[in-house]
Amino acid sequence: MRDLPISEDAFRAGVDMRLAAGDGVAEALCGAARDAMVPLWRQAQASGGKRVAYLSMEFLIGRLLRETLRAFGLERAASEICAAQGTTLGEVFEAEPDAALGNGGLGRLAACFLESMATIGCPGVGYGLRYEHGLFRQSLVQGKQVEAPEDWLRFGAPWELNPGRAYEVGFGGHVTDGVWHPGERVRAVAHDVAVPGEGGRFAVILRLWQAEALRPFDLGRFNYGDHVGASAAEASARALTRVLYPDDTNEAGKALRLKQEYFLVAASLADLMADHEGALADLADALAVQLNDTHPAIAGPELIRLLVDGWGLAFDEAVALARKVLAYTNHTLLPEALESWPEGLMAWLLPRHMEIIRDLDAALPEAGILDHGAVRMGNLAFALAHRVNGVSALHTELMKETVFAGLHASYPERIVNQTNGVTPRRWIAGCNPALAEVITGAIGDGWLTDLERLSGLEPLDGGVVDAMAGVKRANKARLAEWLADEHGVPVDPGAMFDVQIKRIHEYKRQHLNILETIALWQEMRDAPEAGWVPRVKIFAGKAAPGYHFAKEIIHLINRVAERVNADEVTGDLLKVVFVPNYNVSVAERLIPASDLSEQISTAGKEASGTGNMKFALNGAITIGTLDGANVEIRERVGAENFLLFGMTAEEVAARREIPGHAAEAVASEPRLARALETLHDGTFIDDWPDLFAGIAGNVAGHDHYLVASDFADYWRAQREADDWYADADGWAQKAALNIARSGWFSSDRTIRGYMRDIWGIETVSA
Ligand code: TH1
Repeated sequence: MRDLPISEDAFRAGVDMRLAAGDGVAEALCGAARDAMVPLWRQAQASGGKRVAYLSMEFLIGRLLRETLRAFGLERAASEICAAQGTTLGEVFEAEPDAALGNGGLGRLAACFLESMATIGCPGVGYGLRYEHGLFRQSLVQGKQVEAPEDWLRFGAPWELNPGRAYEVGFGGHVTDGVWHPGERVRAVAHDVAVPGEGGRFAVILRLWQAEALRPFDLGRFNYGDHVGASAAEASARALTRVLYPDDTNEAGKALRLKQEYFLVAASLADLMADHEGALADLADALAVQLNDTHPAIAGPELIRLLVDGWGLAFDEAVALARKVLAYTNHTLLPEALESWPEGLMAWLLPRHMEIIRDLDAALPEAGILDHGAVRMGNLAFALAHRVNGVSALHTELMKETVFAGLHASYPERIVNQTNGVTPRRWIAGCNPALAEVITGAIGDGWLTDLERLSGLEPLDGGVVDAMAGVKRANKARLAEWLADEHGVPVDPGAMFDVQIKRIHEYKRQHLNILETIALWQEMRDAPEAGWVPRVKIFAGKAAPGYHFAKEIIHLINRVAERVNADEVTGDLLKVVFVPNYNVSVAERLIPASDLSEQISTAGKEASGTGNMKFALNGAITIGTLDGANVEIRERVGAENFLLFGMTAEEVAARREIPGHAAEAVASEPRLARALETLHDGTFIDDWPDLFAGIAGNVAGHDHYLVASDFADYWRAQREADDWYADADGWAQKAALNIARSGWFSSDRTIRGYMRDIWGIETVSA
């Protein structure tokens, strides 16, 4: 094994030099850690064999200092430096802003993938956009979500490296004789972040494009007195990468979004083609391009355009070559999330691409690319990919049966599954170091890069189970302190911590959870001495700013929290907390302290989920439906260690066909009927008793997401959770089994699957 790329002494010297030059501790640590990555970054750019380019509109990377120090084995040195400077490493970590260049699971998956590629030695580069403002900051005003711009660059960009690369990207204009003459041009400037793998021997590059004007400042205009207009070109170009669209699993359909998508694709493909040295025919032996959902799907027509217009290939040859290079991951079947652009908009913004799309549609009529004057991006991506993958076993099967049934019949070999995973470096070692220590004590080193070794924890030793339970207790005590100090809610650390953290969406059914909470509170009030298991219900998540129903759910949760937390009858039996501004760092704090993991989406709607895996790996027990990767989690951890409830995807489809299904479910479940009453009668908001009638009306009426129909079984499973929790030893055993049996959910396993089944890439040994 080679030495680490940076010695502790060299790192200390780098930090000292920066401190002497007047840097703060945090800046000095980041700067020295970034410098340590420069050799890896250069090596990553030079790598010889086949490599993958992961194109994604989102990379939800979070903080980087802790992960980088661990990768390089520099944590101890860093904490000594902090002590000498009169601070702690923990405090320095907390000061780093989260890079939230993504909405949720899709963006976080991309970040886990890059880290896994770097750890296992898969040569690659992630391409994304350098949004000036990532996902908005959420605060609560009288229980309602208020959005403010996020400013992750407020302290500069300490992790960035400058590769000195820039490309022009065109929009609009016209096509004459097959040649595109764009009407507008902007510059795409590369900013790199090197993502080191565990052990610090290899890195992959995350290359983020920023839009700039070709001529940032018009001196002529300025001299004529037009002081604002002189910078207009710059302002308009910059607008392109100003903000991340905050719609998770929901298509916004805005022209600026299509511009962003093409900007990412055009810059990235130009960069890749500039680096391609061999013959054009060998392109697919040198490069695999993975499309993270359809957001970069214009890559198909763009690559064909480059090959035909730039390199003189015949159309059919270009299509075949593009297909060999490209692969597409589908992350959702929700109809409202499937991208589709009006032909008129596409023709106006990208006239040459629209021609290519029409030619493709004529050549592949079975693909259904054009439909009623719109370009269906999923069909386009499918038609130009040699592999199309789903993100869990169930989701992949549903893809074949529903959205892509026609295409699957024409191309039965194309759809494959790659169940998602998460990186255990961040999601165990980083966020739960005490658990990592217990694991290492039991099975030795090596598991962090070979997570299936967690199975070596079995047969479970009583001492290990106790130690894990002790870690959980300590994590809960720390969280309880934080909830009291930062959010003013004192909670009993001995209560069951029941946690639902994810984007707020009807299909994820936070309203099912809060209705069950209301029903539980009512029963506790009826009989406070009935031996209840104390609960802390914890929620966190952002709602898309335009998603009214989701925002009402947030408001309701907060109103319930206010009422319940002040109730002297129920006291410590029940507390409800909504933690504001959910992000990667909040997840890292909550997950290690959770007992119960809420994964309660309507079956068939959550493509995979990845939070579910993080919870299981940190010893929380899942209460969940047979949806997404829950199915595979349950198979692995064992049905006796998983709280299953609810209808299956098939039952959901059948249930929806029954007229009045919700009313019937409410009528047969008095607990639900009684809980729904409180949304009309001012229990939670006396000056406007009807405020939450919209939610109640939806649940008892149309109820597309089957909250009413699943309520009774959810209640049953929750009471089973109480029984399990009341037996502390039994619970600890089940929690430990969840850890021991979840090793398969490492994103290392997922990336190896992509390398083998889709990319045809082998690992390099560093
Ligand atoms: C999510 C899926 O909802 C989730 O189930 C899955 O685990 C995750 O992707 C990773 O595969 C999606 N996020 C988005 C975001 C947008 C559009 C579609 C999806 S699907 C903007």
